[in-house]
Amino acid sequence: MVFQPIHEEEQVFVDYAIELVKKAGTLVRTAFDSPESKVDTKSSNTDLVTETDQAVEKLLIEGLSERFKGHRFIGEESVAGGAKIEWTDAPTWIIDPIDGTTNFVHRIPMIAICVGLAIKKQIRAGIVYNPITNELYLAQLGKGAFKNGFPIRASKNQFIAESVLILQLGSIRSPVMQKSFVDSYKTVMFDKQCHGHRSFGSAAINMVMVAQGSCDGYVEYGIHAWDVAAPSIIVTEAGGVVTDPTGSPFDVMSRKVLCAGTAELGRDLSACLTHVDFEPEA
Ligand code: LIP
Repeated sequence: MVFQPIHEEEQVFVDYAIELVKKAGTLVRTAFDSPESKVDTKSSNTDLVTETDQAVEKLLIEGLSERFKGHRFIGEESVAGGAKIEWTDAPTWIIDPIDGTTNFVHRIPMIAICVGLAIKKQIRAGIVYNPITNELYLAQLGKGAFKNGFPIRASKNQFIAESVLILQLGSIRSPVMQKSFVDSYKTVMFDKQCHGHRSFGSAAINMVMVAQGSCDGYVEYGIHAWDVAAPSIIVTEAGGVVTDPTGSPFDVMSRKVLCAGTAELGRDLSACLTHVDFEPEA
């Protein structure tokens, strides 16, 4: 596919967002290096937020809205603070200031600032930046996927038995989530004997691991649009597939995701899952 902007300023939007994300990265890095963060909980005891999450989201939203009038925002901490999710055709920035807040709080260096750009409800660009490892992933529709400027490719592996798979159990710990996770874990680890299982604690990090071919597939239920909007285009531009865990087309608002290096592996992984239904967020 060739890059065809659907807004005359699309490239300007993306270039400016990268600048802001790097600025936000300095803030996160400084906070990460300090001994501890002030932590609050949101929807449950397992859903954490820090003042750094809030400061980064403020920096990104203020910066983008000052420069680009009429743009809309779906930001994790704004929504937690009561903002409504409005999913329209307007240029919309989907922001997770720190994906992997629990990792951040525990000073595990697997975290990412995520900024996705949707126009006419199509994800046009994704930026995922880990300021601790200094890895910046970028993709735009039709332009390919890059890490620190170098192209990345998803793996070509079709078989679970040759895969490293990521199954992430997130902050939702209901019995149905527990069952789906344990069932799929047993199937891929013990029945199908995959090479290994990983869980990096951040949907975005999980997905860029698939995009760069380090891991072969990933599935998670209960995630939000801000966790997956930016990395989803990085996976597809790297040649991988992103679907609903049932195998139907991916919907960024559906609160679930499956991605894989190949469609064949994605299908096999999907067949191992006990599917969980979620109310879409918009
Ligand atoms: C996190 C996700 C992760 C999930 C956690 C949480 P946050 O996002 O990226 O995959 O397992 O429950 O939702 O809250 O750190 O931005």
